Order: sequence, then C-alpha cells, then structure tokens
Amino acid sequence: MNSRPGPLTPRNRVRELYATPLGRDIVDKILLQSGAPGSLVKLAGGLRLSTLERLTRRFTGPGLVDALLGLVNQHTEPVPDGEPSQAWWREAVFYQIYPRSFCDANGDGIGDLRGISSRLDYLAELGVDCLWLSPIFASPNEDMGYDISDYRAVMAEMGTLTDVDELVAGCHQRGMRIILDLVVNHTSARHAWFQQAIADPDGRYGDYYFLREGAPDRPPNNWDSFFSGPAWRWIPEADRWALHLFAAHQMDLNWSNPAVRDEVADIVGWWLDRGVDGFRLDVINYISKPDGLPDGNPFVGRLMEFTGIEHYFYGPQLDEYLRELRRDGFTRPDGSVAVMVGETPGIGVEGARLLSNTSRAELDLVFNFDVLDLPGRTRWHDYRYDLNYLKRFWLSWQQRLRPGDWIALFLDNHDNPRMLSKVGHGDERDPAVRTSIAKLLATLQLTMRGTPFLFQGQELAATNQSFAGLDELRDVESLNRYQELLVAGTAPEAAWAQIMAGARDHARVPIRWGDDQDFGPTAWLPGRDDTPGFTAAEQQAEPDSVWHWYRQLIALRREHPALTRGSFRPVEPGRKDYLAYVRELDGEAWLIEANLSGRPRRRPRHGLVAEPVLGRPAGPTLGPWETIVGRIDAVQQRR
Ligand code: TEU
Ligand code: CA
Repeated sequence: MNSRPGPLTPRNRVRELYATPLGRDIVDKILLQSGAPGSLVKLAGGLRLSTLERLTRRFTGPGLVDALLGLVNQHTEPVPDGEPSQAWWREAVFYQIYPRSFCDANGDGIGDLRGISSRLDYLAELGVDCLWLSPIFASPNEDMGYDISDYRAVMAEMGTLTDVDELVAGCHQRGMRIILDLVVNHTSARHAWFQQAIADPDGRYGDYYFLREGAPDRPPNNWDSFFSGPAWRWIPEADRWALHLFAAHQMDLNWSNPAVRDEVADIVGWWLDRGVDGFRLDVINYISKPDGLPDGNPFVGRLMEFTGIEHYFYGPQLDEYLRELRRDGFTRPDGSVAVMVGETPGIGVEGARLLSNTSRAELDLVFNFDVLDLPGRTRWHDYRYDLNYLKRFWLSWQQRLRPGDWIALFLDNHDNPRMLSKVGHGDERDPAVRTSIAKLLATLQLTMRGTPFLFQGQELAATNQSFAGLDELRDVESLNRYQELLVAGTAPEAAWAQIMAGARDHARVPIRWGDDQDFGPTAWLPGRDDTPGFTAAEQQAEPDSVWHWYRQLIALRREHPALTRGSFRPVEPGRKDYLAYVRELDGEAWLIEANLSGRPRRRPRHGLVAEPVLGRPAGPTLGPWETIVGRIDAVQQRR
C-alpha cells in the first residue's frame, strides 16, 4: 500500500477493508473475540460489505458496516516504514512497580516510596534499566490511584515530594531510569477541576469534562462503563450527567478543550523538570471522543463487552492530540524527548504501528493486550493458556514489524492474573513446575525482539492467589462485577469462579520479601500465597532459582547486543509445542529453544548447534517446559 486509499463505502469488498490498518485490526479482533478461524477473511474477501451486512444482519442487527466504516475511514493512511529508533528504551528492560504492594518502609501495611528506595539495590542487582511506578499521586483510591485528585502532590500514604526526589536520584545514581504513570483520560471527582466544574457547569471548568443536561433517568447515550453499569453518573448538584468510562468517580476529561491539553502538557513538564524520565500513559488511546458522543452499535457492544467502544478506542483526534502532547509536554528544552509508553487497550498490531512508528511522532511504545487470552476467551474464563498461541501471536507480530516499529513485550501487569498460573492452570502448585514455567516465560520475554516490561514478582515466580472470599478482595472492578453478576442471576459460586479467574487482585498482593522488613499481617491486601522457597530472600539464596535466571538473562542481554538489537529468525515455526529462534548481530548468533508443553518433546533436527549458556546441554528431547539459551558457534554460522 503506497497511496492513501479513498474512503471506503458499503460497495467495497471485505478484502479492501482488510487492507486498511484499522480495518485489518478490527476484523482480526472480531475473529479473535469470537474464536473464529482466520481463514474466514480469505473466504469472505471477495464479498461486498453490503452483502456481508445482509448475510449477517440476523445476528448483528443493523448498522454494523456503517459503524465500522465510520471508524476505519478516519484512519485510512498506510503506516510508513520509518527509521529505526536509536533511543535507549529499545534495549532497556522495564520493571513495573505497584507501589502499594512493593515495599512498606513505615510498617503501616501499605507500600510506600521510601520502601521502593530501600530496594533499589535489589533492582540494580536484578539488572533492570527503568522502573515504572503505578500511580503515586494524590488520590481517594477508588481505583487505587488511577483516580487522581492532584497531579502535583503525592498520595499521603506513599510519602512526600521529597521522597520522590530521593527515589529519582537513587535510580539515577545506580544508572537506572524511572517513569511515572500519567492518568489523564480521567481525573478523580475530587480533583479541583471537577469540583469547580460541577459548582459552575457554565464556567471555565465546565468544559473540562463531559457534562450533559437531560433527564435524570435517561443517560445521554448508551455507552457502558468498564467497571459495570452505564458510563454516566447523574450529578444532582450540577443538574447534569457526567461521563465516566471507568469507576463512578473517575470522570472523563474533555480533550477537545485546548485548555485541558495545555494542563496535561504542563503536568508532564513539571515532572520532567523534577527529573523523571518519562511516563506510561494510562488508556491513552481513549482520550479522543467524537463530537456529539453518538450511541454505540449494540452488536459491537455485545462482542466487545462495552457498548460505545468503537467511538473512542481510536478516536478522531487521537493522532493529533498525541503529537501535540509529545511536542508541548514531552520534548525537553534541549530537544530530547522523554519516553512515552502508551497503555492502549483494544489496539491491534496495525493500530500499534500507527501509534508508535518513529515517523509518526506520537508514542514510543504501546502495549497490545491480545496476547493475554486465547481466541474466544477473556480473563474471566477459567482455562489453561496454550503457549502455542503466544508463539503464533508474537511470530506474526515480528513478521509485520517495519524498520520504524518496535514492540513492548509483557505477560503480567497489575490488571491481570499471572501468566504463570494461566499456563500452569494448577500444575504450578508443584514448585518444580512453577520454576520451569517461570524460567520459560522469562526466557521468551527477555530474548524475543522488543522491549520487555516485567511486573514485580515475575522474578519470584509469583502466582495467582487463593483468596478465601469477597472480603479479601479490594479491587473496585472485581467487587462491582461480582454484584453485577448476582443481579443478572448468576449463581454465587459461578460468579466467584469468574472473579477468581480474572481478578486484578491476584497480581496486587504484596511482594514476599521474606526478611525483617516484609509486609506484616496488616498488609492492605490479604490472601498472599505462602509456598516455601518463593520469597525474595529464598530465591536470592538459591543459585538455581527463578530470580537468578532473570538476573542472568538480563545480564546476557546487556553483554550481547545480538539479543536486543539483533535480527530475529524463527526456526521450525510449524512445529507444535516448540518455539525456537535465532538472534543475530555482527556475526554473533544465539539460538533460543523452548518446549511449550508440560511433556517431554523431541527436538527437531534443524542442524543448528549451540553452546548452552543458560540451561542444560541440548539432548534429543526437551524436558517439560524446558528452555535453553545457547550461543551458535561462529564457524558453523558461516557455513
Ligand atoms: O487499565 C485500562 C484497561 O482497560 C484495563 O486493563 C482494565 O483494567 C480492565 O481490563 C477493564 O476491564 C488502566 C489501568 O491499568 C487500570 O489499572 C485502571 O483501572 C484503568 O486504566 C483506569 O484508569
Ligand atoms: Ca507504608
């Protein structure tokens, strides 16, 4: 695709829709959500969209094609190749900290900034390059800091601005960087802007949010909230509706107001002046909403679980707002640009390329969430995750990357159950299996081409928890969802099973340090797994542990640029349960091999011989979940 295609109409064919970046992503997403085979695109490629609509109307209802075209036609430009980025973050290993659960310095049961500072040597020893802190700004914690009431103040229980300065300095002294979490799709209802907006909806701040007049029993549109119920809350004081895509007091900011965009750029600049190295931008692809906030298509809503999402997951002005924010907020006086990591739920591979290709000057890195669940599944399903899907997904992504593209690789974060438990599906209760799977995941994440984002606890093989009941959970999403399921008539046991499969609380339990500064019984979130052998102290003392495996992998990456900047070539990609690839740069080559299953598997005869640097010497078979990182002999390579 070289020229910019004109707008698509219902007379265009499925294959033409699929040739546009967002069209391809949407079709892929529909197939993924419904678990339908990818070959359908080829089969239906010649159909006109109007015909497709006629054929499927019985299931989808009217308006589906119009809804898709409305979105696709806003972004038909092809993604250019771009130039490779030379920036530091391409070779870096990021490490996400969930501050409440990381380390508690003052013993009140809540992790804090001084706790993080006290563990900087631990992190430096592990070898990570850049920390990302989930929110630490002032917040009523309806959504654990993702609801900010003051962007220039620190949450009381986390510490003070001085503590932030000390933490930043501590990172820099150790050669590490640090980024913070910028949550600007919404603010807390307690933010002064919102308070002033509802006190005077026609005044300056009224237009900072989406306040709408109307009848108190009829929300302005049919959009759903991600945390149950409608995305609108009636505000009696203001006699207005207010939009909240997330929890009831996370009020969406109106980015079409230039004053809002200026405020955000100022906040970024203020923190960059304090020395932080960039931000992770929360749900940043949701910031642009179309004028008039039209109703969502009900079929898309059912499919994606959230009505309205097609209107804002890649909104009309998204690219423009990001470029402006990059220029006015993230560009330092000396012209350098602080890193912009976009959290972009719902964005597919082509959308990711549009948002982060170097030629576009928008974001640097984005997260793609499609890797987290198998086709047709969501995190609320209790099932065994098959790593052959991860393989398929990552390999196809690698193939689609152009020079100006790069990807963020992640398996765990604070919003998802642990990948280790999804893969093990109970088998990880055996400590040996737990260790093998953790090492396997570490190897893939740290040797695949892309920038790895580790989440705290991965290096300790942290697993899902066995919470005793609802009163052990803290997350607004789990609690709301449970109630919603009961109201909808789901039996309590079935509702609980869903919550246990998907709860974000699994990943948020406090880190197990296993030393005298550990979280005590008053930890803010109970229910922590206590299997012997998996505290930080125990893992560090055991040379064969998951912790040391991570440390060695990270050190290898640092020493051998082939593992970061090197080319990527899959080996025997068609072989089930087997993932192998070669990374190569300047005559140095590495072979990574993995058994993606819990049973022994024969190694294919690919003829490559590698000297194991991590793992056992390769025999004719690979053991359950076994992985080997080996260096390919230079002579052999030349042949
Ligand atoms: O998450 C955005 C998001 O869409 C999801 O990951 C979300 O947690 C969940 O899947 C909705 O069903 C970001 C933050 O990472 C999350 O912690 C916040 O709760 C959310 O934004 C709102 O700020
Ligand atoms: Ca504390």
